[in-house]
Amino acid sequence: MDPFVTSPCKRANATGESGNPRKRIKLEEEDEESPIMAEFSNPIPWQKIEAEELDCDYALLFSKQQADELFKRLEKEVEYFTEEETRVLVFGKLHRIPRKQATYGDSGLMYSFSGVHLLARPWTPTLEYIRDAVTDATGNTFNFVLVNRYKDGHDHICEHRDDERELDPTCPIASVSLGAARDFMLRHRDSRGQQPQRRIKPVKLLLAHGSLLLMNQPTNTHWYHSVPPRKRVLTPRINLTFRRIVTENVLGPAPARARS
Ligand SMILES: O=C(O)CCC(=O)C(=O)O
Repeated sequence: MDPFVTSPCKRANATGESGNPRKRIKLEEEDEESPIMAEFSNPIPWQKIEAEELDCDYALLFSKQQADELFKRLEKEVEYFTEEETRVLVFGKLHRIPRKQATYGDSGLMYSFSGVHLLARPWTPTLEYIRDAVTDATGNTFNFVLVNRYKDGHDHICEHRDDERELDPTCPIASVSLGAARDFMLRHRDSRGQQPQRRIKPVKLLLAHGSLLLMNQPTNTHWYHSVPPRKRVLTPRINLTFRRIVTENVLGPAPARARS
């Protein structure tokens, strides 16, 4: 694999000390000649996003140049499931999902939701590269990634929580976005529906090209998230959610959850 310079972003550590966003981390394969070596162009430090029972961190992990290159490579490498393979079961009926999906990870790992069981393909070099950059920036390790590809603003993901029982609750879900910037909506579970029990303001984020969003506990217990349709978005976006799946077989069958 050709060289990259990984993100300089380091998350605030336990002492509250934030890493230097301009620090460049040298990879073994780093090649001084490569255009990808350009200085990290627009670094931003970690931003904390907090609300009642919501705890997220957001940063630009990759420069535009790096993100462009990663997007191009993923377009070549990622093998998506067919429409039939990713149909979800909602109220007893199968529905096609309005985007493409793929799963990669450590050998034998499976992710199940809404009646779909997705077996991980072996890591590709680019996914491994991005996973390691996320680990480097956050200190968390991941054994699985769900890839969602939105061809344009018509593709979307409906409100859901990533609260499947096989996810390690001590590990945040790390969401890397590449391509078109898309709105990301978070809504508290008590504020949903026509007659919500409570009025908690929804949180709206714009997930930029090259960004990393960390959803820390207990966010996914209390908040639903979605990427709503946006007709003005004409170009594709790839989102990678890195997760840690519990590997010991101590869990009962995971309850089916609706997601389309
Ligand atoms: O595309 C995104 O930003 C969100 C993806 C998502 O919600 C998920 O993978 O659970």
